Amino acid sequence: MTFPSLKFDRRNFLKIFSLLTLSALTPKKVGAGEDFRNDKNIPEKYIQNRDTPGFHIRSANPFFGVDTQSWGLAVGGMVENPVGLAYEDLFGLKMYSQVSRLKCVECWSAKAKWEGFRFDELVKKVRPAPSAKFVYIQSADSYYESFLLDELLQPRALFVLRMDGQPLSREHGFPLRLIIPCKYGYKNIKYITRIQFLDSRKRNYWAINGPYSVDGTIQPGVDHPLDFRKKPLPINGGEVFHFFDDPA
Ligand SMILES: Nc1nc2c(c(=O)[nH]1)N[C@H]1C(S)=C(S)[C@@H](COP(=O)(O)O)O[C@H]1N2
Ligand SMILES: [Mo]
Repeated sequence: MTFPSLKFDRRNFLKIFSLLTLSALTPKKVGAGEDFRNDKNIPEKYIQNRDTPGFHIRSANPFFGVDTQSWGLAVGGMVENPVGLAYEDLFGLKMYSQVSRLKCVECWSAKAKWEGFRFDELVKKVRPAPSAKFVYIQSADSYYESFLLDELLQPRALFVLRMDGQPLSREHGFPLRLIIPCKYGYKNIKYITRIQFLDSRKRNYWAINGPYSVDGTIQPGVDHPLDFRKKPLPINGGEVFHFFDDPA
């Protein structure tokens, strides 16, 4: 008896892989009651909210972080060509670098050098339907964000793999996070596992579990930069620049 030859090229592998990771990593829905942000008894080994000096850590749902062996990025939804990417595949994309501030809606901001790829590369790979003008992003810690496609196509929005010359740390979103400096920190989603193109807008974690807008554009007001001893400085709204920042 002969077996039909099995065509198992990389592309098929990636499709199968993406189906597997989808079922393994699709975040469980977290209700408002399961939010750990006010819990004072979370064991130290969890990634959790921490006011570390140079750059605070904010993670609404404490977890152990991502292991690259089982991690995959599934990009799909209303697209012609859904893809599944492994960690190594991301390094085949063109890398850009920028220094920008992340400003948490709670007030503090901190600056880092970020390196990553731009969203148009993924868009070219998957070919979204013309009506798919919205993007929904999910992560390994049951967090999720929602964007207009155009917001992610602006040049300062980066899908980041490296921070300050190192791979992202476990706390700051390893292996993949978004940095979108004109939006509050909560839109800068860490531990990304799944990106979907949709024809309607979904709500984000902090609109459902808190008082924050889906849009999340930084508003005029006051910033408390960690690299200026949290002293208050006025800001205009949009991406934050201070007098002591080098011109971008
Ligand atoms: N997956 C995930 N991404 C997330 C969060 C989170 O809880 N989970 N917190 C957000 C918030 S509120 C902020 S201010 C920034 C903080 O990024 P940092 O922990 O690297 O400082 O991450 C954002 N991205
Ligand atoms: Mo935040």
